[in-house]
Amino acid sequence: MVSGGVEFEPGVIALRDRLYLNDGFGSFENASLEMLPDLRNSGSQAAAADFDRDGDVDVFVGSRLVVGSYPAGPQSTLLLNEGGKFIDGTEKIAAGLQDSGMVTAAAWSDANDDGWLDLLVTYDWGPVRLFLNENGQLRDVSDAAGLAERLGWHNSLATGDIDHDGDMDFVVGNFGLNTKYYASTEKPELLFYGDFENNGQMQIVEAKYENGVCLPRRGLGCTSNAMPSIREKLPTYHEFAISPLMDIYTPDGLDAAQRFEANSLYSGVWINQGNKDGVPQFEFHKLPRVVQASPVFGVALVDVDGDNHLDLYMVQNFHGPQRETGNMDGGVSMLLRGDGTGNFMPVWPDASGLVIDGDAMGLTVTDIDGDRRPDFAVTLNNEKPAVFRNEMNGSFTRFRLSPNEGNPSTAGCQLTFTMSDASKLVREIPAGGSYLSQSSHDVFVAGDVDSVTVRWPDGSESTHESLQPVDSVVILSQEM
Ligand SMILES: [Ca+2]
Ligand SMILES: [Ca+2]
Ligand SMILES: [Ca+2]
Ligand SMILES: [Ca+2]
Repeated sequence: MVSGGVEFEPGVIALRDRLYLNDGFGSFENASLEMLPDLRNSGSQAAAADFDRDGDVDVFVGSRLVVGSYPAGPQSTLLLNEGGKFIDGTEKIAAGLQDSGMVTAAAWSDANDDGWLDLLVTYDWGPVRLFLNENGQLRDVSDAAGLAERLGWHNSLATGDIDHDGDMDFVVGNFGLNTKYYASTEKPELLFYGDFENNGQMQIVEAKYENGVCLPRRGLGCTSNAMPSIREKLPTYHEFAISPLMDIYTPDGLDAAQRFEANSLYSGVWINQGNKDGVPQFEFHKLPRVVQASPVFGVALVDVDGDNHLDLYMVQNFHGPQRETGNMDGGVSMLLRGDGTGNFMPVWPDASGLVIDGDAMGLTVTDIDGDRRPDFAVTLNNEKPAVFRNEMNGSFTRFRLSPNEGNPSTAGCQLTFTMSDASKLVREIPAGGSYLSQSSHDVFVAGDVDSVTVRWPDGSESTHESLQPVDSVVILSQEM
């Protein structure tokens, strides 16, 4: 469990990551001191899986920001499990991961289908990055995978085989188009972080492009509050607003500053086009316009209506921008029905029953009422959580893998279902994703299943037939 936020001074004990061990009866004991290094980053996601296939669970811990030095410097960590004690293996195992940016979400998923779980990470002011798992070493292949150039204010992701071709695709939540910000490759949104007044104080400057000129994004009022010398140079709002950034700040100051860029604010789907030289190739598809009406936070890819095509549910809104900007609350959350080819059709909230007009953040999938249909639980800022029972007609079997001594975690395991009509369906057990929340390890499949082949964390496979549900769930175990 990680903690974070902008209310804390860096390094305070309240930010320390915690590990709670379950005694098998639902009671948790805090084992942080013995088992975890003392990490006090402002965290966003802990994604656990046995990525190195040595029979124990490892954890990627994403770091969101450092209070007082946003947007610079968050340090993410890859924790390796060594005999029940976690050690920081980031530098040894995953070059570039530690300093890779402001992590908002992460998920383990076998993107190139070689049996080794890869790591997908989303960033604020950054791309989605893919770290390919090469026999337990993680290599940043974002560029080769086609992901590196689309820079957004990504909040979240969810993985799954959207187009039924057997490989893992994913969806990302971004800020959308219904704000005062509009980013493109030609006119990116920019953020500079540096010491612009040469007084040892680091400042943030937001910038935008108009007619090829880089202009300040925020007004004179708030900018001169932060940097009083600006008002001496440019006394009126008009003068400030039409001044190129290079005239307001010294070119030296801008050059020395750290530069952040966003060139796409679309929430969308990345479809896996198969491997080239072992690296999966991803292609971006924007989600329909109605989704772009508000920032997307929690996301889930799950079949809700029982046609075995993954559907998409996204929760929305953002009540936390700067005061001068106002709430971004044009959304009520959105369910989209997948057609199994990569297209998603919006289902209007009056038809889906899914209406959340607050500041929705976390979203998880689980079968809350034991009827085998996937339900949703949503967390909101300053409000009670919302829970939605699925009352659609879909008839599902709920599958769960049984951990055993050899495989204490089933996160990221792949299940290939052979249906009674001989068609195939590939599902992964979720291992991270969404936003500040995580789904259960259940897999929901509709219709008659002939057999299912499980790929376990150690890479071995087992095939199961004559499946019998017990108390609404089919539990599959690895034969040891
Ligand atoms: Ca391990
Ligand atoms: Ca892989
Ligand atoms: Ca696919
Ligand atoms: Ca569906």
